[in-house]
Amino acid sequence: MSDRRQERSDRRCTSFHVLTLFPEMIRQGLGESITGRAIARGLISLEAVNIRDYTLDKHKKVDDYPYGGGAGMLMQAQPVYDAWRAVAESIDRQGRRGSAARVIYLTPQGAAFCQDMARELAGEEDLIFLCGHYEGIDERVLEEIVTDQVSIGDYVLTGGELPAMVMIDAIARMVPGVLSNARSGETESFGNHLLEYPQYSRPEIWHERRVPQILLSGNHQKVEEWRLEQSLERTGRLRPDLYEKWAEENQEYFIRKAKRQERARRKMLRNAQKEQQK
Ligand code: 9WO
Repeated sequence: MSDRRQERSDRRCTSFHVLTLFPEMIRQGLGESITGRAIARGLISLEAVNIRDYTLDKHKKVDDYPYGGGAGMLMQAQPVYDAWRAVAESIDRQGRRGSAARVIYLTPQGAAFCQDMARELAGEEDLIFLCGHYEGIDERVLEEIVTDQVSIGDYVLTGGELPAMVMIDAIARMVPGVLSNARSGETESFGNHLLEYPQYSRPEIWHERRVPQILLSGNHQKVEEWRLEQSLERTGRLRPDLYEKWAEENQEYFIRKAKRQERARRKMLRNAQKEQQK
């Protein structure tokens, strides 16, 4: 087997399981584009399980009033627990330990989602996402099955489905092979704390705006230097917190740059002196 084939067969697929009252939302949202292709190629798998299918209520009810009174309805423990059990058992049947899989509850009270978390979660074989709706879920089932509470930002939505999709998208692109080799998730710029440099495609002039000349020069090293400088300028201006991190981890870059500038200055001086001697 060629090295490339060998690499492929070593890759294990990351399996996403989503417990939700709106499975179509999950399938539709992730079935397109890069995540859709990753599913079709077997690099990730996605299973959306309808919590309503597991209710024991004869009217298929999954919610009830909160004890103590107050606004709205809560999702009841029973259907959520039984949906989780069914997913865990199906993971068991595939030869893995379903009850050991992490269960992520999407809630504004959770820990803030970030790139490092996406990278870490991409190393898990199975991830179970629990999407709440209405005013939330009976606390007792959360205590029993949830391992991680995660927030994608400080706002309240109508349900956990969109945050689950955001997380799955960010995690999926960190799985080896999901992005093209040219632009792999593990080697990209945010990994080293910098914002993207500006990018341009054809035509060369659009609305009287020119593509920066350096990008047309064909000088690959100069292009890379320019892109790094652009990233640094943007990061310093828009995200000083990220800039500090990068500067700390890349002190040698500034030393090399200072040396380069010093060499250029001396060369200029030498050339100016030669001119005078003539
Ligand atoms: C709504 C509500 C209305 C009246 C009184 C109390 C209330 N609590 C809620 C509420 O928190 N609803 C949540 C809706 C229940 C769990 C799923 N929902 C949700 C998840 N909204 N926003 C998120 C979320 C998840 C991750 N990151 C950002 C937001």
